[in-house]
Amino acid sequence: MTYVKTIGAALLASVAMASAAAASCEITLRSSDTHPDGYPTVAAVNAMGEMLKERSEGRLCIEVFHSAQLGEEKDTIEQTQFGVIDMNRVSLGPFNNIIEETQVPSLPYIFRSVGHMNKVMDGPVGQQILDAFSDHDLVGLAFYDGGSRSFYNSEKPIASIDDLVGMKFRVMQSDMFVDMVSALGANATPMPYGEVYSSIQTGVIDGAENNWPSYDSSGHFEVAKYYTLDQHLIVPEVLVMAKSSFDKLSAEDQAMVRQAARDSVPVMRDLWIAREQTSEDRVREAGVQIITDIDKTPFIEAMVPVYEKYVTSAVLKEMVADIQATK
Ligand code: GTR
Repeated sequence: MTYVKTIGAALLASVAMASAAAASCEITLRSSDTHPDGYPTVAAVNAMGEMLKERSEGRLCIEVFHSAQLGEEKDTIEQTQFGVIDMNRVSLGPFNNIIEETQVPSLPYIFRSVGHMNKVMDGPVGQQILDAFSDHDLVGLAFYDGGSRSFYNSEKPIASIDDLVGMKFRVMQSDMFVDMVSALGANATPMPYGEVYSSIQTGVIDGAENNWPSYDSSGHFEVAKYYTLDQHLIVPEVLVMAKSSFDKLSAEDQAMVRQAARDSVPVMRDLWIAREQTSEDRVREAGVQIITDIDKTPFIEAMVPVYEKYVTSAVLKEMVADIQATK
């Protein structure tokens, strides 16, 4: 009895402490993520929240709504622009149709490696893109890693560009990605991430494209067992804040939010590298057929019309030239 009472009292005390802690947050920023709890992007924003809480002595907190609880990326972007959602961690892909600067790091084969992407996004081109969000009711806080994206499908091993002809792939909701897939001789269907699994399963599409961690955590590998490492995209991910939510903060708190976001980047990168490996191991163990021996040259050459169509303004041309010149 005494034991039960003690446990009960301890439980009550911890609940009271937890709600006191929550109550002491003057501001709780609601942040959206399509990925499940524990995914590197979710963990990084949680880490940012812990930093913020500690540095503000418990005044500023972040609550991450993972697993698309607040909606699919395209919709949550609009909600963030309206200030209904305070923060959002998304791929740059769904921003392509809204903010033209985001098209540049989303161009196929623009980066030679993830290291090249990080160097560019940590430098002036990255800053230019973060600044571009401010004309769209958003504040660009930081970039996260998204590895490289490759095609997977349920039908057959793709060993060359010719194998793609006539196949149907889901892409993120970006016109540029539709053109990218068309330029490869295949057909693209833009659709929300959450619909991809059942669409492959029911044969609405043959496959999709993504990085190791997403291929794994979404379970797409269960229904699309052929993964070809053509690595056509290295699209950075971005953490943005609603301008209206940001404007409500004092200048000091704004600086604290920006700094905590920046400080969450190395946390994210470490988690990402580890997760890429565990995801690769997991899908390999599940018996997925991985095609690594693929000549990327025809893929790269096929992208010329995509660059011609999207890199039109002087600003974008200069950004592309800067990226290509970054060693
Ligand atoms: C993931 C990315 C998500 C989402 C998803 C998709 O790699 O982290 O933000 O964009 O891909 O394909 O929709």
